[in-house]
Amino acid sequence: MLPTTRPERAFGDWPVETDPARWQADVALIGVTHSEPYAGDPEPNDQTRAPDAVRRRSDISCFGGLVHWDFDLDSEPGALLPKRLLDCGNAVRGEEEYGAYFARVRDYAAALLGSGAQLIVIGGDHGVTIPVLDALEVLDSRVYIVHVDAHLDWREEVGGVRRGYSSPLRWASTKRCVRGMTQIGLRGTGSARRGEVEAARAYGSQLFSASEVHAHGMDPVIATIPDDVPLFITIDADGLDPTVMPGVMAPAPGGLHFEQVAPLLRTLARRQPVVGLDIVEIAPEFDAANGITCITAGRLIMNLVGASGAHRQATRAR
Ligand SMILES: [Mn+2]
Repeated sequence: MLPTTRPERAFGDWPVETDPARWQADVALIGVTHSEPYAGDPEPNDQTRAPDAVRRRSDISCFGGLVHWDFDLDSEPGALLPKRLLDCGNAVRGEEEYGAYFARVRDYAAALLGSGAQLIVIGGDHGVTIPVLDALEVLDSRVYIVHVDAHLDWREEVGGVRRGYSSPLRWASTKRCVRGMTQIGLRGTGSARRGEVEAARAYGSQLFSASEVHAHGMDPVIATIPDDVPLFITIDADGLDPTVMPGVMAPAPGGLHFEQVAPLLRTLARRQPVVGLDIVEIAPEFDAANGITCITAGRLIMNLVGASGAHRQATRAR
């Protein structure tokens, strides 16, 4: 496999390794910068810059490295996390066609997931979830999908493009390895029309509007997520409220708060294996000057990997 591109700086102070032949990790983070654009979209889009932007602000989201107390985790991250953390650089599209690029991203993801690493992907737009789903299918990993987003993302195609950012959950629904999905934070309008909403419901997707979460909390959401199957979690930054993550292309009022999403991640990760997490659709151009969207993304990653570390330790102690 081709090497990835070296990031400006590592996430946290994790070791960087861009040669896939040397990837051995318990937790592996990779930036996936591109996906297939729609007609009229800029190429590259602003989201291609997000992996390095999130890493840059890990000076704050991971302040103190693995040794300072993390009050979200009620521990030092180093006491929870497994030993081998790896920043695998960025999968950047070069001259290749999108099909070849997606195949390369699928192969990176399959290599990491197949070795048993927990995979953390920073997009890119929401199309980057598609090759990761392909990797899960290659590995025949049974997963349940937890999706945080303002939008349904169930389009079969947009202008003939099937692998774009409006389609990842539709794509997931076609995978044998996907046992089901819960979609959280829906609100406003987006790419979905009546047909897509009906298709998602017919498939059995558990849909929760942001408004329902604000009214009833996360417990009804968690109740729909089976605890006997590993999870893959995909977070579109616009699922959170734009006051929390302003750096997005399609901000929608009424979104989820950090204090709803971070506890959700911790609860799920302490309860069952989470094979991977992606955080997509961060647009650094629209972020606040202090990079709060990128800092929030880094905090969500640390909440997930820390809680997964606690679950791993508890499972081993049993
Ligand atoms: Mn999305």
